[in-house]
Amino acid sequence: MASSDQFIEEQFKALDVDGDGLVTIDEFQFALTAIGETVTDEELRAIFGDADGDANGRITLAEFTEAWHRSESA
Ligand SMILES: [Ca+2]
Ligand SMILES: [Ca+2]
Repeated sequence: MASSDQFIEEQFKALDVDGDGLVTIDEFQFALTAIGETVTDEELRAIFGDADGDANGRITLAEFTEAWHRSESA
């Protein structure tokens, strides 16, 4: 069953530490470190870049939601 948009939004807000509605690569790295994930810079950029649809270095809720649905349907 696909995740609801509300659930995805909650995950997004958990990543968006400063609450500006955008997730930067620093926030993303911080979140991964917080849950005990150790990723290399290369892996981090690959995961982040996959979600950052317009490649401007910031993930919006819309981009995050789209990436989430994409990974679920893969
Ligand atoms: Ca932010
Ligand atoms: Ca973006």
